[in-house]
Amino acid sequence: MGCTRCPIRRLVHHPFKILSLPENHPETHGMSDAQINRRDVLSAAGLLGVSALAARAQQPAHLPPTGPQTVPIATPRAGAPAASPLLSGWDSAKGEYVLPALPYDPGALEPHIDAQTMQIHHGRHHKAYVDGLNKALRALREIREGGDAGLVKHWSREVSFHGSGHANHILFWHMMAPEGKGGGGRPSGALAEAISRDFGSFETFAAHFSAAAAQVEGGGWAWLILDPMSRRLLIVQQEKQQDMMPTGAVPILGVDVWEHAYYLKYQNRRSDYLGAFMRVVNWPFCQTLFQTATA
Ligand code: MN3
Repeated sequence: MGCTRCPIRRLVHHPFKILSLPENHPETHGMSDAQINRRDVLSAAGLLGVSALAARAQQPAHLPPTGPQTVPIATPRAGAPAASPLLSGWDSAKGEYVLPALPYDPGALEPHIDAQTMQIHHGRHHKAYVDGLNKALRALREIREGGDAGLVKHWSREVSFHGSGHANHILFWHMMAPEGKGGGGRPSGALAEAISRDFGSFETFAAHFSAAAAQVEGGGWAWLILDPMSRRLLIVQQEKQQDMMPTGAVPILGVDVWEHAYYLKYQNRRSDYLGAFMRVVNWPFCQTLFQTATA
C-alpha cells in the first residue's frame, strides 16, 4: 500500500480503515490486487462481518464491488459476505465517493433523534463531505497535471477533513438503530467484557464516554476505540472530524457532537442529546467491529 506521494494516504491508513484504493481511483497509481497483501486484507476486514473475515482470510484480496452498496453490516444476507459499510461510500464504476443511503428510515430513531435532523444531517451535511472530498481529489489531480503545487497543502487538508467526515458519518449511521430493534441496551459478549476490564463497569464507561463527548470544544466527536498496540479500549475526543485520533485506532463507537447533530431538537442541551444517543446505540454492530478487530 505504500504510496507516500498519495494525498489520500491518510485515508488509506486512516483508523477507520477505508479499504485499499479501488483500481480506478485517481490515486491508485496502478496498484494491482497482488500488491494488496494479506495483512491489508485482514486489517480492512476490521469493518467486515465475522464471517467475512474468516472467508477473506482464505481468499485473495478483492477490490470493492461496483456501484453503491447499502447492505447494513448488522444484517448481512444469509450466505453472503457482509459488506463493509465504508464500501458503500465509494462507487468504483464512477470512480468517486458517493453518499450511501441511511440504513433505516430518517424517522426510525425518534423520539431520540428526530427525522428532520437526520434528513438534514445525512442529506446535506454528509453529502457536503462527499462532494468536498471529490472536489479536493479533482483539484489535486489538476495540480499534478500542471497546476499550482503551492495549493497542495490546502487541498490535502480538505481531503483529510472531508474524507474523515465521510467515513465518520457512514459509521455513525450504522452505530445507531431504532430503540428495541438493535438500538439501546448494553453490549454483550467480548465487548462487554472488555469494557468492564478497561473501564471498571459499563456504568463508568458510559459516564466517561458521555463526559468526553460533552466536553468536546466546538465541533467534534467522541470515540470508543480499540488501541491496536495494547489491544485495550480507549475513549478519545476528536476535534473537527479528523484531529486527535491516535494512529491505528479502530473505531468501536462514535458520537457526533457537532451542533448540526442535535440542535434542532436539543438546542444547547448537548447532555440531553447524549442521553438520547445512548438509547439508540447499535451495540450488535459495535460488537461486530470489536470482534473482527480482535480476532
Ligand atoms: Mn455530522
